[in-house]
Amino acid sequence: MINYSDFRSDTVTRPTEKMRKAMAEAVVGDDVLGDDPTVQKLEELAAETMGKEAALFCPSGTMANSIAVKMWTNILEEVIVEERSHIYNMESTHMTFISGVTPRPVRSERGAMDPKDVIANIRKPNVHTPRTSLICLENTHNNWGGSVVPLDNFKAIRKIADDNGLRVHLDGARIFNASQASGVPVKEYASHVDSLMFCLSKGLSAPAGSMLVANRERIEFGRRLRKALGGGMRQVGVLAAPGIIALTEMVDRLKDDHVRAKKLAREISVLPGIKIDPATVETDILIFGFEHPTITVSAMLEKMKEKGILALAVLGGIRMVTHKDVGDEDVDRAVKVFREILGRS
Ligand code: TLP
Repeated sequence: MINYSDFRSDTVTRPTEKMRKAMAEAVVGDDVLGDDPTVQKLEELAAETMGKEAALFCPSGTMANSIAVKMWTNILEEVIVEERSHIYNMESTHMTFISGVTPRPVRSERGAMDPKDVIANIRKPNVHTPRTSLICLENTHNNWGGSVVPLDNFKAIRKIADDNGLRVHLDGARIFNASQASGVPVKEYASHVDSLMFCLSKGLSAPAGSMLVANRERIEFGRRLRKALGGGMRQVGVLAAPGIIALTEMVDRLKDDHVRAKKLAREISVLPGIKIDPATVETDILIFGFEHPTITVSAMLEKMKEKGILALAVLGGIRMVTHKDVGDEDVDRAVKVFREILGRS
């Protein structure tokens, strides 16, 4: 059996030995009845980390984003989203399906929407048009290759929201990657939004779970929404325990993933067919165009897989993500495989 180097996503990270031990030893209760002490500890830690009043442990980032949209909107309203955002493109239409609102996509520069474009897309309700009630941001931005959205952009969008009575939600699935790359504390990003979600199960390596963070009143409403969506879990301290380790011990090492992603980008950018400017790789994700005279994207992925390298097709190109379970040797192996398939330039 081939021992794969798995660059498909940072979601493939396996829990550490310490996480597995913490799972086995976790003190648990019934979280739906509100008495799982390990979940409570994680929720308090998440709220404190982000400088917000309260947090809600959710099974997935998608559910946390769904709850956030539902808790800030009413039916017949509209939500401004960045056109490549995960919440708009990759979460199975929950905005319409669950919240009864329509997304209004806005173009951006690597995930940062121009404040002028945001203002131009705010709609006041009349018999024809919906009211805009929410703006969604994403940082880092997955489909812009893990780009870091600048803090100034957060400030500008906060001001627009305040001027127009709107709320701001941040899909911060990888907010710790943004913080590690930019040096901006997570609390600083969080201070400009009304709610944010972040994932424990991506680069931070917990087996499951995402946190939704906001004011206490909205989080209590969110708790009811989570139950309605079937996300109330019972002795879930077993999943909160590795989440606590993710938050307290796995953040600093994300920097290593960024170094590896940049190295991989530099090495393969010179090969025929690969379209990437290594300078655009800011965190753990690289998305490159692939235009080869004889090899299609799917054929390339197949050839890579045969040689032990896993990656994903996205946006007509290829995505590779570095994480805890791919080290320097996996990056070297990937570079070697690319050279074997494509030859040197
Ligand atoms: N992203 C996954 C896939 O869905 C593509 C990945 O492999 O990157 N927000 C962002 C920015 C995300 O990247 C993801 C997951 C989510 C939300 C949803 O999180 P989950 O998978 O926990 O529902």
